[in-house]
Amino acid sequence: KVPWFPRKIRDLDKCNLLITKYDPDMDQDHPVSVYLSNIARGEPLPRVEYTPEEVATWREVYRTLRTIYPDLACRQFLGGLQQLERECGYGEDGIPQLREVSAFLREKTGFQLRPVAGLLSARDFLASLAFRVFQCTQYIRHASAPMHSPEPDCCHELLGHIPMLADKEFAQFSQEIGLASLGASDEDIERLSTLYWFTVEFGLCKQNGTVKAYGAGLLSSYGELIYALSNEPEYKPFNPEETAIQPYQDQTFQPVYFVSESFEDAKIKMRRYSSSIQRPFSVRYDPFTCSLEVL
Ligand code: H2B
Ligand code: FE
Repeated sequence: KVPWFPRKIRDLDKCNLLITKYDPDMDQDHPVSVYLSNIARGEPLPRVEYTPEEVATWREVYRTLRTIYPDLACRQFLGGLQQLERECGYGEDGIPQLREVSAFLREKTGFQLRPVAGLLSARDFLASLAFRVFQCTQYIRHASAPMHSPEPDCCHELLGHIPMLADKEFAQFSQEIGLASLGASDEDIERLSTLYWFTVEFGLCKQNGTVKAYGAGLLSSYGELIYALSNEPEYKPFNPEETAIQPYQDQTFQPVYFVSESFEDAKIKMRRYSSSIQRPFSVRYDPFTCSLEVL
């Protein structure tokens, strides 16, 4: 009765259900360069030769967003981005390679990247977080719309998610959402997905009396980042019971954002929420073997 879930990192090979809003193979105009590899077996992440046009798209996105980060992004994000700029070749001039970024993250928080061809099912995506694996797209959005992408692309991953995953507290928060999702019912996956949406993707937090962004969907969207921190949208305090059932938007800006006191506070609240999810077993992650103990 319990849905199947991965128990060891190698089982993530089976967590590959793609939700195709849009099939890259069907759109010959879309320059997709994705090569799946198997990091569980220790194969290196593929290196991608991006075209000059793709690099130009990256440059525009990077330049535009970089100017507004100092005012609008949370301190953990800014710290992570600075380290990536110093140690990992982040900058306007080239698209960072997942191989280098994954090695960087492993040193900081034990997170590693796995290349993926597009949007995954929430269940498969969340399950990988339990193993500190972040499934990451490697292709870049179409050059005709540099400020917009209908699906996650490497601008979203590299600029939105990666700097945050270099923060220890945030990395743990992400893994714990993943652990809570293993073997959960479809309804619980839906609620965890909504929580993921309003925290990891669109979360805001208080810092020194002002509100800053930490959500990757915001930090990779110039328009929504400015909007979210203007006085237009509604703010609510992050509270998992309420946040988990808030309807969300994936076509336009969010009408409401949830503000956390800190990652520490968000983590404690999330833990309390997760322990209320009914499962006939409990899981513990063993970092030495990268596998789960199911009790
Ligand atoms: N798949 C991929 N490739 N990247 C994501 O950021 C992502 C996903 N997010 N699948 C998930 C769904 C998220 O929207 C939640 C868990 O539903
Ligand atoms: Fe994302």
